[in-house]
Amino acid sequence: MRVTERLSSMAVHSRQLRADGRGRADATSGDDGPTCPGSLIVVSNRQPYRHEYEDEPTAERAADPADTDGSPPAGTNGGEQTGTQWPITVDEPTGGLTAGLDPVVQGTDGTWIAWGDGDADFAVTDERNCVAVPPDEEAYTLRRLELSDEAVESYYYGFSNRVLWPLCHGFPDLIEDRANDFEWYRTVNEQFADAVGEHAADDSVIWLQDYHLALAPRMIRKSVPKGATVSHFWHIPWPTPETFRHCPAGGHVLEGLLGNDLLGFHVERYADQFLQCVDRFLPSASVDFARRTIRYDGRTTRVVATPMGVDAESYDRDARSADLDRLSDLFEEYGIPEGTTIGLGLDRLDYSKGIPERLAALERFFERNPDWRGEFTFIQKATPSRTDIETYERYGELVRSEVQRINRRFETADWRPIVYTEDVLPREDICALYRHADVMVVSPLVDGMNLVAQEYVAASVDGDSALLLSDRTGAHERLGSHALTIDPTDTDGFASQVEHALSLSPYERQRRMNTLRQRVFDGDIESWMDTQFDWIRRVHDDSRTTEPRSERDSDSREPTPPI
Ligand code: GDG
Repeated sequence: MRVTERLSSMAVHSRQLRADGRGRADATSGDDGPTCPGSLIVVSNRQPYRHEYEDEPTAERAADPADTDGSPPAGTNGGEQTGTQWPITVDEPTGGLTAGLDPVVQGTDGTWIAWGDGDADFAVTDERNCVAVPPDEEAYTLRRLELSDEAVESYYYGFSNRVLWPLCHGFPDLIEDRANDFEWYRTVNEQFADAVGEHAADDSVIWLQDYHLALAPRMIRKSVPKGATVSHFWHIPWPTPETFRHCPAGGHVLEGLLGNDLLGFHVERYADQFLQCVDRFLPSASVDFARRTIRYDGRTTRVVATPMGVDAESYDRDARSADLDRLSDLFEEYGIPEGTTIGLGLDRLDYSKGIPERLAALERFFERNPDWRGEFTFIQKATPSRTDIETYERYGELVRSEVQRINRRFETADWRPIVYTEDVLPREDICALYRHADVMVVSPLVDGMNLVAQEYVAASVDGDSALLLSDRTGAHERLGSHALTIDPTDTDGFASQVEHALSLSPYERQRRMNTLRQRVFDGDIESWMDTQFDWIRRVHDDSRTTEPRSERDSDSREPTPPI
């Protein structure tokens, strides 16, 4: 489909919300948006705003350090040793969880605690390592944690991403259990817990995000007032007991998570597998599978499945306002001939995302369909990630060499079957690509949810495109019935689904996409947060009515984790 065809029919939306989702601030802080049942403290590894020194100080800016892109003037600066003032820029959230949560925290005047990984982060914080954000509105407090290089190497590149990530994605052979990594993970989790303790009040709702913080909930219990509610959302899969038994310090991980009042997963299977792991590896825990509750160490944790959505409205809006000229330039830059049908893959360069399997299916497709050579171009946008870890480095090399090999096999003078880029693209370009792609291929070997599939649907405003979706993603539970399902490891079946997608009638594409869009809009990020806060409200109320303080206080023995 031609760029001109697709974009000429655009209806430009008159409402302008901000691309980072912050335009929702009014909606979310008003009567209709998600409301937190207490004062909200979000805790995550990644921060919503990062302060960075610009590479080179300009002459004027060097003379005026207060000119920092709207951020407060730096108390100290990167040029301190040389006497030069460096300007500071602020990176804002552009997608996913941080962009979705930011307006909610703004609306609640809450606190966000995260690792300060920007080089100018601590030049703008006060003596408590706090800074008011967003820079121009100062709606909430961002509390930054300063982590040493050694801590980051062991906590982030170690136990988080060399142990928990491969374990939870079902790759126990990739686990690297290095000396000291778990101890650093514990130390950093303690740092997070201490910071929460400094900010928490009796009505606080503490909401932790993801696998970097598995030990923190139990620690936080000891550092916050009794009335505070501790809740956690686990964004990646939870493995079966057969896989979980490979987890070094697995008992500590389970115990840590049972410090939560509420623990959320994307889908029911992960919630059930968590209950099974607790049942098997913490014999003193009492698991109620029907109610999905766990009683352990004198307290109750409720486990729920609440699938996360995307800010569908903003993807829809940004796709509608996509810039045709900009897209044409991008296509020219990547050498994509005008008028070819476009396939798209967009992933972090991660071994869970099934990129080599996708390339194998595309190779099979071009083998079987020589007529499509020169007519179908597949754009694979891969974002390098965790490159300090050798497994990721090797994975990147494999993907790049496979792309080269397949391109050499089929390319012509003016066409390559796979256009591969590792450029980090601005959100406007992502939305334009989503809208323009005739077929989106999402083929992970395993994925907690997969936001890209939902973003694509939200941005498919013309409704004339198709989604190929792996049945091993959380997103498949929501979208599987109207996407074209693939088993990423079945190369022939996968290639047949690419053929199927390209041969769907316009009516069939519209029919499927209309339903997909309905589901993505119904289950968007706002509705996800509503559900989260409803559950938090419920456990918050339960813990006050059904669990008297005396009971909560009485059973504080230190059970020894069995594995
Ligand atoms: C984890 C879980 C779960 C990518 N490249 C660019 C860019 N992106 C954005 C996408 C999307 C996000 O990154 C990737 O989100 P995914 O959900 O696909 O994957 P993970 O990073 O693995 O996320 C996953 C998620 O947490 C949430 O719970 O769904 O299962 O693994 O938003 O658009 N954005 C921009 N430029 C790029 O080049 N602007």
